[in-house]
Amino acid sequence: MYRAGWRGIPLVLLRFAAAGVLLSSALSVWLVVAPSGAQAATIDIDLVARTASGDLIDHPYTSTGFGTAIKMGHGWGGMTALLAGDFNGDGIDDIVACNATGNLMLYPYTSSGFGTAVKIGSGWGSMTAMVAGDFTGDGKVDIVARSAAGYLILYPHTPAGFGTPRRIGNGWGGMTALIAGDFTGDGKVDIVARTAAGFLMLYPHTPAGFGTPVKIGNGWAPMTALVAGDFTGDGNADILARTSTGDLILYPHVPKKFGTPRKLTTGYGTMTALLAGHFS
Ligand SMILES: [Ca+2]
Ligand SMILES: [Ca+2]
Ligand SMILES: [Ca+2]
Repeated sequence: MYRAGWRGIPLVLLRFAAAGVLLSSALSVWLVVAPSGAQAATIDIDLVARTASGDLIDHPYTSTGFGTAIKMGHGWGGMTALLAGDFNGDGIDDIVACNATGNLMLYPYTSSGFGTAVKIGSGWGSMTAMVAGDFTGDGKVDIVARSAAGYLILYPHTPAGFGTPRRIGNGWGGMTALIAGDFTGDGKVDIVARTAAGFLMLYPHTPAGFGTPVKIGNGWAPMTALVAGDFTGDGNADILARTSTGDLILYPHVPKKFGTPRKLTTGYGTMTALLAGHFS
């Protein structure tokens, strides 16, 4: 089973305008936490896309490519942010969404669909980006949010909601995308940020916060979305990027380098959000 031995939980966060339109290709922030830790036995990940009409569509992905798309829900167009991860610990990813009034809502997901939404926070409307992942190492999904002032703030997950938030970084306001996952192979969730110049910078996770950032790519500015997830089944986070023409390009990643990119599919240009996780 893919979950066995996974220390991280696949998470995604996407940031888009309240109207459901990307802020812009340059400013849109797409955040993802990918699986981390032990080797995955098989390729088993879902790409969830929000359509222009607010539907959530699940596209299961396996070694043979994308399977039959499944409609997960509708009415998601007004959400200003979406995160995927197993927030309730039942082994299936859920979605946390920030609604138009800034409330953070947990939508538990099961094989029979979404359960009743639970409000888990308020006042999140001013956040300019969010990523989810186990940043504290306790096996529970936490959220890291970027404030309007460019601070990164960690909201540790507790059974009752979130514990006391703490600042883990500053000066992140200029980043045009954030994704999270284990990009170093140590089983800890790292953050990859895209600078305004189109560089990808890896911020390795350390107990105290982040270590010295390392440039792992350039020329990424034209991409209109970045999603992290283990699309190759080796346990390492890969990056899925959407081009300006709506193609999805997989950049297989192993610690410290990318393999040869390959086009997975086309026609995603109109989607207003993309998430990776385990929903099927
Ligand atoms: Ca769950
Ligand atoms: Ca945690
Ligand atoms: Ca790491």
